[in-house]
Amino acid sequence: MEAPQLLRLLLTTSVLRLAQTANPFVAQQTPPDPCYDESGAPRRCIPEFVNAAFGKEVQASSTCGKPPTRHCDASDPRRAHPPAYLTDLNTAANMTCWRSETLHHLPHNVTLTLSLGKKFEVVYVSLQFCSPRPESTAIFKSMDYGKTWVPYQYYSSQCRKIYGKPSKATVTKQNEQEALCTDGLTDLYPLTGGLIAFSTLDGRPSAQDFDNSPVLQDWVTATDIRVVFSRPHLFRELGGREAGEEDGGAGATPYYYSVGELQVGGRCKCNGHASRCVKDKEQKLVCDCKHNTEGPECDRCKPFHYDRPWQRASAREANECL
Ligand SMILES: [Ca+2]
Repeated sequence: MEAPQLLRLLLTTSVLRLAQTANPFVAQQTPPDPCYDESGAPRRCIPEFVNAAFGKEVQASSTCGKPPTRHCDASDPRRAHPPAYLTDLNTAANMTCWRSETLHHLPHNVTLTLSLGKKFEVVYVSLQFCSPRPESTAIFKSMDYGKTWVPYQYYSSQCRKIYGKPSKATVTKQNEQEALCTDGLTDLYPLTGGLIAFSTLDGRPSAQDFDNSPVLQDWVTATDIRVVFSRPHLFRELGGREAGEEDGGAGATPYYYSVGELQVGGRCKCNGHASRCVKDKEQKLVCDCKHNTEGPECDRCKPFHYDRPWQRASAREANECL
């Protein structure tokens, strides 16, 4: 083959390749945008339901293994129980567990703090324990990246004494943003695998009409979640084995907390104006805003789209910016 012919052949092949990559049918295969209907009209769209805690870093006020003990050694991967085990992938065969230091004196709060990185709408917070469940636990949330905290829910067999709350209270339309205390989910048994699960909207009257309840929209919004273990069950409650310690030795029984999984079920908060959240240039999670909105939560109108005030999208009305 002569050189010009070869050149022509090479050129033809590369042009063909180019044509293939620019194939218009490939472009048409991208899925339709959930924020617009078939006719192109805007409609409410929401990110998928996720475990927002998964893979995120948790700050624990106490973790075992430094210095090493018989059961825990932070420097030995086979015997370490780091906070990363709270949000890792568990398998049925192998539940990985975070574990606090062994604590000797009461009271000794142990705190877990999880930053979600942006605003989420939280549906539930759950903890699966590897140790017995605590006797008293409080769950808090922050809406301002940890500057201020509000209580979400209390669990205690002595609500009044530990948290100053009645153990039986109902939520009415007047106090839908109030944290309750329950003596449920505080049993010592099961000794391992016990669960604490808090549903943010459970029993709150306006949950049926969430679209029209700014109070509950606010209630479910969180940037950070904090769990405080306030009191353990003492081992003497396991059958009085150490009853001799009742007098004067209160709190002398060593104890620890251990949790296999902390979950925060919910959706990235985008006010109905985005169907997904993405990482921006600084690796921060932000809404992929549509409907002429912008901001981390699509919480304002884009410039030149101020013809009516910004509004959250509802099931009936997309409330796009014009
Ligand atoms: Ca785990």
